[in-house]
Amino acid sequence: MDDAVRLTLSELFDLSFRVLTVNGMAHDHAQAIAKVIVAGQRDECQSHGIYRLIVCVNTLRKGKVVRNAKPVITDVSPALVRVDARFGYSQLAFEMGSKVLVEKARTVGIAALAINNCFHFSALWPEVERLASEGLAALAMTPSHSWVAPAGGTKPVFGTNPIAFAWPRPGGVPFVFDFATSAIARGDIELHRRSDKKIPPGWALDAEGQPTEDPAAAMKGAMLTFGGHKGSALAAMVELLAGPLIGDLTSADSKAFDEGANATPCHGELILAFNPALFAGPDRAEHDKRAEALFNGIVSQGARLPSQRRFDARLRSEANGVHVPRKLYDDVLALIPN
Ligand code: NDP
Ligand code: PYC
Repeated sequence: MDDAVRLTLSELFDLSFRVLTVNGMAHDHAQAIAKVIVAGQRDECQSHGIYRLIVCVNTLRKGKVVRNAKPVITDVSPALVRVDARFGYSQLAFEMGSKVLVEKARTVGIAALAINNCFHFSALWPEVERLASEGLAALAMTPSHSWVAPAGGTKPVFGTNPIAFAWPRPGGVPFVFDFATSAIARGDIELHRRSDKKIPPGWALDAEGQPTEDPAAAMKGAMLTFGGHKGSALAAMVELLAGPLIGDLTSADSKAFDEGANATPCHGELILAFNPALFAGPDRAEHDKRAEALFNGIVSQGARLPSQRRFDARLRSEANGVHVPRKLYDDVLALIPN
């Protein structure tokens, strides 16, 4: 890659940890955050890799996030665990709550983890993959800031509201998808703006409600949902299930809470885990074969499974390290005060 800096995964972890801690993040949070930043860059998810350090440090410097928050776990019922992140970043809350979630899903068959009051910037696939590594199927969703217009409208109401799903597969990587219910993650529009590139048609409207290919105008206007009214309905579902249902904010509330700081959104997250051993019963192996036949029906005709690009990128990065565009690398280094 032209004018890129190559870093090993451990160099990237050390850099991320340092940038966060010199800006005041407590060590346990910095570790948990650095891990997901490395995972994002490693899997070549540019919108949720090293670039996110810039947003995290802005959030710290604006005094928005509680840098040393101690998440509090409440065992609400046999199938529900809640973690109050106490206005810290979400990663530590997930690390703590997911252990309880796994135990509950194993015994009850289905269980939910509600994370409340968390600053949330990360991709959701590391979380559903983690649950799949425990043999569970998983579904996760979270709102963000209201940046996205409903289908047929021109003014932001929804967040970019990702939905992620993982299905454990015998002897291999899980089936995983993870996407925003907007046409694209907002991080990608920001990366287009940073590199002075136009965005494709269909991603956004400008502040006058007209289609735009200018990323800066898009960020002042409204993003569009994927799949028109279908993405719009799914975005509304995420608002409801990961907002009012779990006693937390919508994306519009999160934007208001931000008070123009441009910080990481602050709201809740809902994660569901399903135990196939209990759902499928004694014929589990037969049903697993049915699932494998489904995947085979996709790949045998030359289509690819979601996340296959990511898993391929992971192997490359583990062997060769990651490449970070020079300007982004310099901007990240500049976050370390002299
Ligand atoms: P994309 O539109 O790039 O799509 C993501 C998903 O679609 C991935 O699972 C991807 O797999 C899969 N995919 C892409 N192309 C194909 C294809 N040709 N065939 C099969 N599958 C395909 O992602 P988004 O911009 O919507 O989201 C990017 C990330 O942003 C997500 O990880 C999401 O969690 C995160 N995000 C986080 C938010 C937050 O508030 N925390 C808000 C919004 C987004 P692959 O990766 O292998 O290409
Ligand atoms: O890229 O849309 C996004 C996003 C919002 C919060 C974290 N990522």
